[in-house]
Amino acid sequence: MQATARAHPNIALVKYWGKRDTRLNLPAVGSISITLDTLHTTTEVKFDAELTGDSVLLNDKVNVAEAERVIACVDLLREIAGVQTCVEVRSSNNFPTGAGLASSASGFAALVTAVDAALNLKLSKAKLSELARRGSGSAARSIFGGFVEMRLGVESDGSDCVAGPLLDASDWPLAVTVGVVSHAAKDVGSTEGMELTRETSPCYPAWVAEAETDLGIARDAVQEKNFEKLADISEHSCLKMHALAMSAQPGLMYWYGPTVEGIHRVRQLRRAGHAVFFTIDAGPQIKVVSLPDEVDTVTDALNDIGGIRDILRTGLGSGASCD
Ligand code: 2P0
Repeated sequence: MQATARAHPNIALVKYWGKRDTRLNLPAVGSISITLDTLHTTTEVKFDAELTGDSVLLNDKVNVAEAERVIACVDLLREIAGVQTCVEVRSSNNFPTGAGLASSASGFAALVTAVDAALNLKLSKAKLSELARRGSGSAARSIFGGFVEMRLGVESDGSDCVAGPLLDASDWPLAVTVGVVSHAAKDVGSTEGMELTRETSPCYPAWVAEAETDLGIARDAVQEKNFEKLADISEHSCLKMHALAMSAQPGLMYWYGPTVEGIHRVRQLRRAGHAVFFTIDAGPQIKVVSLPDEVDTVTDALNDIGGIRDILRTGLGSGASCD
């Protein structure tokens, strides 16, 4: 009753921000993402009747709040399996945790995949996506590789609010270059930030109302492999999400100076004809999506910005799987 799974973070191009149900963690809008390859979470789970309690180690440390989220997610699978056996969970990331690099996405995707194997449940990918969503909304997408769409669904129990693949990574191998502006964990986490936004932003209804239109454009862009179209809708969704977050009360500001400088540099490159666009999540890192032959140009541009601490280069990767 032991297994190890690996999952990669994903980056949303059409963003998820806001929930329609906090208990089941149902998003208010669908989203479209790309799953990365070089960055990953590895999670080892061991169910053992000899254990007298559950334990969770994240990057070799105990974190009580995170452990509660992890165990709540394991409980969903224990219930399906009809077991109460205690578990030891060890999870580690090869990239900064909680800093807007989607560590909860890869973390919960790896967790449900490892627990499914350890308990020999053999659940479908759709069911694993639903269970990962309960842990963290974006984790539903990391069950799959390449281009992924998280569907809103219509069922009140959330059973059809799951992700599914749009296009394989090998069909359109884009590159992602991340300019790491800060390694620190963010002040306001996504869950809290989304709820604050829903409760206080006058822009929230417009955000929800436009989501399906944005998703339709991005879905077409992916299916047509139309880089310009994907670039336009992705930058629009990113800026709209941050404008929305800034319009909460108090306003949420995830960007630092180098983040803004990064936006300007990427726009200059785009205007000069390079196939690049930016996206930014709930943190200061600037993520540049490009065609693979643009990576050196993007790296040089990011290296030119004072305050970029690190540059991570990755391509598109696969969904969560067991070792
Ligand atoms: C996304 N983000 O679509 C958006 C864009 C951050 C900015 O999904 O509350 O950690 O656990 O469901 O999954 C981050 O949110 O939030 C996120 P919960 P999660 O990638």
